[in-house]
Amino acid sequence: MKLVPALLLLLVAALFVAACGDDDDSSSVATETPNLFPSQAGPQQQPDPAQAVDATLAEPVDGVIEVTLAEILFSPNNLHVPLDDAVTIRLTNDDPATHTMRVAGIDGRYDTEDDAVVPMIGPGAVEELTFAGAAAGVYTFRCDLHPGSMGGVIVVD
Ligand SMILES: [Cu+2]
Repeated sequence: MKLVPALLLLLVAALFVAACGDDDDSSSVATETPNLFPSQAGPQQQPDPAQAVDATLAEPVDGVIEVTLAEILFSPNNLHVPLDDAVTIRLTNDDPATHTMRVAGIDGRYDTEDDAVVPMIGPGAVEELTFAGAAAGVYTFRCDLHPGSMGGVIVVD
């Protein structure tokens, strides 16, 4: 079989031509940005939200979505973040109990490094979480202290 050596020779020749051809086109180098986040084609399979998801999508107003935490529920809990935008989710706790908000992140798992978290929202407190929509998809969130009853989704598109 002489096909393989012939192909190799062609490949070497092509590489040599490509290497030499770069000299007069320095701008091509700048496009070689490595993809540090190859998984950001979209989020992995997410956990099911513990709470029934609102039928309507809550839109940001001036970059903010107001969310109330009351009676061990997030309201609203179907939140829209435009792709390549960042939205501040303002969490007002009207319960006598402490809550948290944890977004599972692109890996679809809670308690991992890519989670977006507000670790404590005390009774009567107002806390903010800014979520950047870097990859289109649906992201699930929960309250760590009431994981069986409080949850929702962030829709990035
Ligand atoms: Cu809670």
